[in-house]
Amino acid sequence: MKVLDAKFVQGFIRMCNDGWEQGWHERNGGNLSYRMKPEEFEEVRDDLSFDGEWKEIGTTVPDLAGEYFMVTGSGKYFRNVILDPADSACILEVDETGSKYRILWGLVNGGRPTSELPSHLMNHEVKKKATDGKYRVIYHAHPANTIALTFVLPLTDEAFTRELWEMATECPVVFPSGIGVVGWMVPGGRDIAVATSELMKQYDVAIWAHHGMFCAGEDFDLTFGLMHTVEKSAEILVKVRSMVPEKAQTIQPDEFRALAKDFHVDLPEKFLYEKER
Ligand code: 2HA
Ligand code: ZN
Repeated sequence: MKVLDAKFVQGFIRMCNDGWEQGWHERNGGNLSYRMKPEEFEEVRDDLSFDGEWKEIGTTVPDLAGEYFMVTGSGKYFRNVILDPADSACILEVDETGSKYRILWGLVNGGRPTSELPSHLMNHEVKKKATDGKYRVIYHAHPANTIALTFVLPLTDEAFTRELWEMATECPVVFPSGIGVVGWMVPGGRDIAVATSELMKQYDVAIWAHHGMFCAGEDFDLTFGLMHTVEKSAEILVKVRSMVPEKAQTIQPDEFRALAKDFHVDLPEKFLYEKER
């Protein structure tokens, strides 16, 4: 099968375009990666070429040795993915040591995989292990309301999780484990990848202060939906804070506990602290 006819590729392209339409991908902002299933690799194998040069990932991901990924390209624009996927994205293979990759398809006019490849792959490695291989998608975007809150809220997991849970009843059900926060760091390298993947051991969402968000999930729908839910909640908080300095009322810790019981989710008590008023 041609790569472009494969269902996972169609899903990848649709997700890029959905993110563009949300306004989360100015210029070349954001990146997406998908860990392919063995049967998906077999499906498109004949359309791949295996003579590319092995290149350094910039970190090591031994638990991803021999895995195949579809990823967006460095400097490529999400708004162009739907028009010319073979120019904007690629399929790559991780070598047996987990330190190198080679391109098997795509980036036909040159270029490299996303500048955030170390973060994507280290997050995949953590999630593959933590979910028994179920999670396959890592998504990075620049949603404005979430970024705005990193100038206003304390940069702690507790503050972001609790504030965003409060803004929509569905939030604790959609991201019950909470949200991790990385203070400002230089993007693109191994250090920020280590910090982010450390948070991904506990959370499916990590916010990079003054930069953007990473989400992890099983498939394109769940991962896009997660980003969308967090950003919607951030938008509500921005609106509320723009209207009044303090909320007149909100969801209380015991109400979250009642929700957790009925919706069969575990909400860590560290996020259900009593607030000073
Ligand atoms: O430009 O979003 O973090 C791509 C990015 C880097
Ligand atoms: Zn970014």
